[in-house]
Amino acid sequence: MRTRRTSVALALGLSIAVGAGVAAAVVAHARDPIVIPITIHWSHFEPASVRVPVGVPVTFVITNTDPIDHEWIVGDAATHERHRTGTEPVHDARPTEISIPAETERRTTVTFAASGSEQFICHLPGHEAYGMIGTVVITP
Ligand SMILES: [Cu+2]
Repeated sequence: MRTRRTSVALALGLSIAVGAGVAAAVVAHARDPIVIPITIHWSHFEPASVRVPVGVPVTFVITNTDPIDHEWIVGDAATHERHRTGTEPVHDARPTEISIPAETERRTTVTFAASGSEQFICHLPGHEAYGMIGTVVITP
């Protein structure tokens, strides 16, 4: 009898522990940034359009499969106008401006403050004209 009671208590304890584990996993998951992979292939972004929620950290994992360097700069029209005539050869100080050397992967986490849409563009000479443009749709 004593053994049976112990095993019931054990089973109860286990199910409580499992329940707590599930709850902890849900909380941890909610805090994880959303991860969006973007591949650069033949000087194009794939996908060229992504949707993200406003006000939530989004981690972009950008993989450059090309044998040449690229960059990923996200922002509004004024940001891109500045970069079209910019002279910064390498970007690593802002999460919204990333250089991705040939055949490497870079990660950056961006929280978009307002809903709407922004573009991501590679501003290395000739790349935008060739089609290295994508859109981030930021949903409320
Ligand atoms: Cu490029």
